Amino acid sequence: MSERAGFRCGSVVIAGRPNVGKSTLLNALLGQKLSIVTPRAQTTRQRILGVLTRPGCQVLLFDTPGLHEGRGRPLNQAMNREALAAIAGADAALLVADAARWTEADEAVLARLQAAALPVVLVLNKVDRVRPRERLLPLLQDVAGRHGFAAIVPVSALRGDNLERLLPVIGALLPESAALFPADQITDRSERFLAGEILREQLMLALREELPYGVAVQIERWEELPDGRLAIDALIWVERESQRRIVIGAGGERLKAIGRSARLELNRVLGRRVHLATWVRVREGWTGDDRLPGQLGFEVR
Ligand SMILES: Nc1nc2c(ncn2[C@@H]2O[C@H](COP(=O)(O)OP(=O)(O)O)[C@@H](O)[C@H]2O)c(=O)[nH]1
Ligand SMILES: [Mg+2]
Repeated sequence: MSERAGFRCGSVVIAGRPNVGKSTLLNALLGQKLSIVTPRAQTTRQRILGVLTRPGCQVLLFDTPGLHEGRGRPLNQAMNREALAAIAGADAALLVADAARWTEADEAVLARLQAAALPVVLVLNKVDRVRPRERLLPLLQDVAGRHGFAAIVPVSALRGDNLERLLPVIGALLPESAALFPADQITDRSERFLAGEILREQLMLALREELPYGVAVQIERWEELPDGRLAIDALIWVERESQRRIVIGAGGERLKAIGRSARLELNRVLGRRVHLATWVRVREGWTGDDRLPGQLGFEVR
């Protein structure tokens, strides 16, 4: 940890409506996959901390579930609470929006950040989709008039375009403080948590709209085998028997394919060979129960 004078360290919340690329941005800034990404809204369920250490500064980046208005199901409300808690604890915010358009949902997130009186950097993501580049200009002009942003930075998180411009801008907003994490630590989440998330990501990617909304993954066993492999047993929780059949698929083929792609991703992310076994279990109506997420690996902090 650094005690040097002039060192800056602080928390930065990555906020935005669902699906604008918040988790992709976190992973791109870290150069490592930490937060799962799918084309579906509401992929991220909890705050994920990514620690970015550079000469002179350490940024504690919090990826959050997309903020949305309206009440919705208990799981949705829990996700909103996670995002709001991260905003309350932050020194600055990255407001991620789609460079193609500014919507009422973006405006609502901005209002939350204004209420928290945080300095806000507007990150206009997915610029790779805006062609020709001049099409950005009217939107830039419009958003610049909405708030005194500390900076407005167009990026493509997916391609890694312009991300290097973000870091100095963020660093300047942090308080002077010693680093809070060792320079080689990139998160406070366990490998076990990340493994559950990676399986959930593969479920979401494979099942798309068919996926039961409240699917949850629980890691039951985590054991080093004598041959050097890591044995992971995972339970996939769904709400109904019919959903269990969807996840398993005819002859178990679907679950087998999901398990295979999750194992390959686990090998890559954990940097070791993994043996993965999965079971699908039914727990009726757990998404209607606020207490259950805590019991299903949704570490509520
Ligand atoms: N074209 C393009 N797609 C992106 C970019 N960043 C993210 N995406 C895609 O947008 C979708 C949602 O991304 P995700 O990071 O999960 O969004 P989140 O809900 O805000 O965390 C995924 O399909 C990403 O691949 C980008 O810079 N360009
Ligand atoms: Mg996300």
